[in-house]
Amino acid sequence: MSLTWFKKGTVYQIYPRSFNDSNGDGIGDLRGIIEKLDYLQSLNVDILWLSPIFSSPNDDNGYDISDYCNIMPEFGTMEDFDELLQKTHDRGMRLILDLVANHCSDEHRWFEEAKKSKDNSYRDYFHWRKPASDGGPPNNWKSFFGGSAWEYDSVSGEYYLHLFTKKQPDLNWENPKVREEIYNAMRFWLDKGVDGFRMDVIPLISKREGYPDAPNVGFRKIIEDIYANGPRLHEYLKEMTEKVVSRYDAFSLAEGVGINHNNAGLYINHDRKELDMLYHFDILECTIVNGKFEEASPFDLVNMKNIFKRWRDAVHEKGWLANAMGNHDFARMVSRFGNDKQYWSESAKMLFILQSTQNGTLNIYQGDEIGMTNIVLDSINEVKDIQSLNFYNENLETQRYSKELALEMINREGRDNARTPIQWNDEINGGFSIKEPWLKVNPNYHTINVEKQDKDPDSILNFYRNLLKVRKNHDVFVYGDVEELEFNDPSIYAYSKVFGKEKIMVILNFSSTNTKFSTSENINDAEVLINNYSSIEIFKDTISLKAYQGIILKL
Ligand code: TEU
Ligand code: CA
Repeated sequence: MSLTWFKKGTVYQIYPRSFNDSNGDGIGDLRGIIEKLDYLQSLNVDILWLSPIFSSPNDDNGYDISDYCNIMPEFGTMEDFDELLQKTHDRGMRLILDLVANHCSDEHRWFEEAKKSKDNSYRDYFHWRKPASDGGPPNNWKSFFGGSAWEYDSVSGEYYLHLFTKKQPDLNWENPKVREEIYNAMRFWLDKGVDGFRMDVIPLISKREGYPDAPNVGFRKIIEDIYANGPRLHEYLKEMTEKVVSRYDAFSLAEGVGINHNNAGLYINHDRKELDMLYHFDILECTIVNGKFEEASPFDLVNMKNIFKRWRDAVHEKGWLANAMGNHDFARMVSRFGNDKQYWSESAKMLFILQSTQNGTLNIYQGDEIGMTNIVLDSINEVKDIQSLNFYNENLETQRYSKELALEMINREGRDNARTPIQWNDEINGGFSIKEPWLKVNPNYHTINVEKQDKDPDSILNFYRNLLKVRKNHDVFVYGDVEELEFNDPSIYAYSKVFGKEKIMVILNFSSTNTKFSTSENINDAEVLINNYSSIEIFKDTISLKAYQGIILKL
């Protein structure tokens, strides 16, 4: 196994729209990120990942790109970007961009041309099909964001495919010109010095021949069997790596939608030369059964242990994972897996101990370092996320749930939870903007904010900083092999990690009651590397843990 900067480096995901607004229009921007580079450096993170910053009409907040080689005016200019990249590098950090290559915006020139006529030279950049015999969509595929995945175009009398919103037409990767366009866009940014890409929904780029109907199974299964893992996918990934990524000191971080532990190796095994790493959806979706806004299951620690274990076993020594427990598509980590009320600080810290000691490149999502929590939106008018809005509107038609319940589900699972502006201080709008932000600031910014935590040595923020510093000095955190010490206990998670002569032990109490953990290891002389409380009680072979207490021992 090779030891590389992008394995050891910690990734910090920035959702630019919600990070920091420098010019008072209520929208975060590139200069806002530049202003906070010292802060980012102070976290001890290494690689900044920017969610899409390219020209976009923002139907899906930038995940609908209308020009791959330009900056969205709301975010700034190319000069701002160049300055951001330079200043990031000056501080010894790296920067990766978010490549949305499965689809573009319907306002991209390619699509505007393509819809002009059937013989337009861009027509074949997209997936067009004749209507079914009843005039309806060509097959039963559903969009990730509700409704049919096909939109009728009255000019040509054909449908085009959009796995996301109808303003996000899927690109036809079978067309070599499309692939070359994407590779050229990648080269454009890599030549500027960008250090890699997070690859949005990359498993979806190869479509199944003949666009077969999806069977009547849960949506997750449909994604795996019908939308993702298509027949030419690995050919495309090999080509992209060979022609582009491998020519630079850069890496690819795939969004692993539709990938499971059985086929993951096909994407990330080193010898296949496809992708450098991926984050899967099993942890992110561990409380979601078939899809968002469907049946939900309560958080279950044993299930989480199983997920971590089966992924570790699956990629062991052959490939590399990225490790995300939250991002801009899911509710806040501390609200989902911790206790965001009485044990907010303790559980946020404990979850970070877990995340930073599991395998794979550590991916932190903005705001988690201060324990930002879910937000309660009081009315549908406050909801901004297109996925949540589409769900709500579809539900108005089907009346499957009451309006109240639908809003409650959005508040529990909706993407706006993770997208509320960063809470910088106790001033107006949490210091994010002088103007009313595009999405409501969580009213808890008076108690949860960066400025306050910066001054407090016991804060979540300073806990993150310290843990990342310790992690940098101990390769065992990154490269060690995990050995489970306790697998069936519903509230204790304990494992050791070994790398060469280094050994650490991680013990976490996922409950709000005091508990004890005994081990056959000799822990009497162990050094307490990390502890989210000020003390820990170790007597002979037994450790007494308080509510949500987590520790890392060095043996
Ligand atoms: O997400 C892909 C994806 O699968 C998500 O839509 C996910 O299923 C959902 O949010 C969780 O229920 C990526 C981006 O991360 C997301 O922000 C984009 O909206 C989407 O692709 C389309 O580009
Ligand atoms: Ca702005």
